[in-house]
Amino acid sequence: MAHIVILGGDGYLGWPTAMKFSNTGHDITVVDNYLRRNSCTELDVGMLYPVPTLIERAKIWHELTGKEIKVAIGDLSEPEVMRGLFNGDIEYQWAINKTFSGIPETIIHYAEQPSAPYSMFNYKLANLTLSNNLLVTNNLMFALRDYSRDTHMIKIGTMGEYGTPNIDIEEGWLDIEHKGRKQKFLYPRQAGSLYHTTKIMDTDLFWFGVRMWGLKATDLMQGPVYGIETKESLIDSRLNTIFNYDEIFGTIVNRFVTQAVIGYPLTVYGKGGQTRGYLNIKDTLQCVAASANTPTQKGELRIFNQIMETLSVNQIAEKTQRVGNEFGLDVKIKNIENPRNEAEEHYYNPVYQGLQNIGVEPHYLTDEVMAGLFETVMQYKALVRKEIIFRGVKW
Ligand code: USQ
Repeated sequence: MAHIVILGGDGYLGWPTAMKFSNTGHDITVVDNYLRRNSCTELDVGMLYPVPTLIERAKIWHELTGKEIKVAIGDLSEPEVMRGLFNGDIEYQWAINKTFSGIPETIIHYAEQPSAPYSMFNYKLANLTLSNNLLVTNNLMFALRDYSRDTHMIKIGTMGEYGTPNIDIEEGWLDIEHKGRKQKFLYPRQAGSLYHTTKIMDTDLFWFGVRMWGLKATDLMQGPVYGIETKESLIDSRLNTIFNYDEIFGTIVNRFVTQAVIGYPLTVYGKGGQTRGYLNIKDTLQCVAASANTPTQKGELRIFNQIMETLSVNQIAEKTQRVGNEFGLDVKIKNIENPRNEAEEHYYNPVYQGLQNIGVEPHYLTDEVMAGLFETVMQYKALVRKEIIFRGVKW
């Protein structure tokens, strides 16, 4: 049994990850400052259904499974909060056993402001994104340097770090030959939002820590995630993860299905040729678990492209329409002026073999999988707020 700490344990991916590792018998600590929830409230974008607080969820999890997820509520951009996770100076807001679980073997870093539109909303939210994401990552890097260079750090990067270059996207690294000499470098990055830019900077920070201090790191370049259910959430709907369908925090597949359910024409931005790599939330958990099971060596930054298939916006819209129509819904597609500054037709050919090589078995966005998402969202149809679907945050 390992001690695994999950930073950002209240989020869309953090909470399901906590349950998964807890279910497999590990000692779990989650930390969060409710940034995502509070931002949803401040921007009045809501969530599809109410989600109990992190403390309430940990209690429900314990009642239902007998397992303990220790909860600390704190702001990890404060260095002492981060350092407390390693030196034992941590205050648990909820735990059965409040003694310090010790230095974690694995630390999973999700504690970031995750939305591109949020980061482009105005200069204040851009500043918040930059300061939160970079300070949390830097605090983590120094805590690892000072307390535990053996801890394996897994963090979620994004495929958006690469942008949409006109050449194939490798898994993190590129061999360069220049004037007869060769060297391997981080693959060139060119982000399309300030949020994505912070992810590039995170990677650079960890690459620095790995080179200077021999840290052990895995950086998962993830594409947009879809879905609600994971094995553990099926135990009780109160364990469901946060689900957003608004323009700021909702990702495209979750948004399109929700739009289809309430008869809102699917919001295809621009020409709809934007192609990204997608994955089911179940596969995020698989990828993180496979990474945790195969820690890197000291002084190694391992990078995987965490996607299972590539799809264009138009392909997702057509699939949503087809599956929605099978439910008797009249799903319309509407191309609207693209609020983002991004290529709407482009080459896209990423490599994504590494995670499968360490045992991940992909789920795909089949009509059946999408139908499952429709069924879940339809249960909450009456709660969907039309007015938060599109507000046009411009780049
Ligand atoms: N899009 C539409 N209509 C919509 C929403 C999105 O056409 O109503 C388009 C966007 O313009 C974009 C694509 O769909 O071309 C994906 O957009 P998204 O909102 O699903 O995802 P994105 O903003 O790129 O960010 C999400 C997550 C982020 C993660 C990233 C992976 O919020 O945390 O890092 O996906 S990636 O896209 O590969 O960079």
